[in-house]
Amino acid sequence: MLANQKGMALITVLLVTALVAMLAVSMSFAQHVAVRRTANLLEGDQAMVLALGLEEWGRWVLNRDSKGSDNLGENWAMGLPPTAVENGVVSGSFVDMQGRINLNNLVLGSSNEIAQAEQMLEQLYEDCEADNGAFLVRAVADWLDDDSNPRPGGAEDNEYLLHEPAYLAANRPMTSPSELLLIEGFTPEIYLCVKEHVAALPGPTKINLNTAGPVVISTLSPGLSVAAAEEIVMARPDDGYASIADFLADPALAGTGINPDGLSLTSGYFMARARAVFGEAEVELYTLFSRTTLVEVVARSIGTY
Ligand SMILES: [Ca+2]
Ligand SMILES: [Ca+2]
Repeated sequence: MLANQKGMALITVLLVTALVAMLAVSMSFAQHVAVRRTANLLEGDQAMVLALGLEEWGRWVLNRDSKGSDNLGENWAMGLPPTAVENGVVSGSFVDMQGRINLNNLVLGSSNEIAQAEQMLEQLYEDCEADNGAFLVRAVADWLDDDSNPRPGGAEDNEYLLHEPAYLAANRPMTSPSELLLIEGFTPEIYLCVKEHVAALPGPTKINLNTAGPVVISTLSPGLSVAAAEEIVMARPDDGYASIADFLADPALAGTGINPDGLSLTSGYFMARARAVFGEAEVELYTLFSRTTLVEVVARSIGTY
């Protein structure tokens, strides 16, 4: 009997010891998680502050930039290479958003700018292997215009209400080209192909010939191939064209009938991408700046434009 009791006591002691050990492990794990969570919050905040600091640097760069020409030989185009700061790394770069086709021109532009945007976007979609570029142009225009009456062959609420879940057309200018993914006819493949060449700017814009890439240049005229546009961009002066006439004088553009109305050598919209790493945390901040006399923040987004 005594031996039995001793045995029970021993088992109890062993059980209690095991329980305490388990509790200690789980408490220390929970504490570790709490410490890590706090560190993540603090480091995330620090990274965000660094990114906002970079944004301020971006504003300063754009303010100091000469407004007479915006070209890839300027300081803003160099960006900031990865630079070590205390406990982290920062880097930044700019994209001239007027080197891209502004989707909102389809409703915000003058009649010439609308016609130009329609033609450029149709060609871009077809370069991206869309079956029916003209349909996509109309569907986007319907998405943007403020009425709910589909253009002939367009798409309005009547199409989007059939989706699961159902939704409505935005009927207002886009704030991000990623809205294309919601529009009738767009696939993720088409979106991925066009996204580097389009922008969603709050006002009508002209194409900056000094920063547009070969794909965008090639869409200026149905007769211009991407290969020909690559040659044009290669021959572009490092500090930009002296005049729009200089661009149009390129022999590859003879007879293409490009309307100079929609062209420019300067830009009023720049996207700054600020990347900040602090400890374990990382923030990628996209800031859309408008620049007239002042440089102003139009929109911010984290992780993607
Ligand atoms: Ca400039
Ligand atoms: Ca509409």
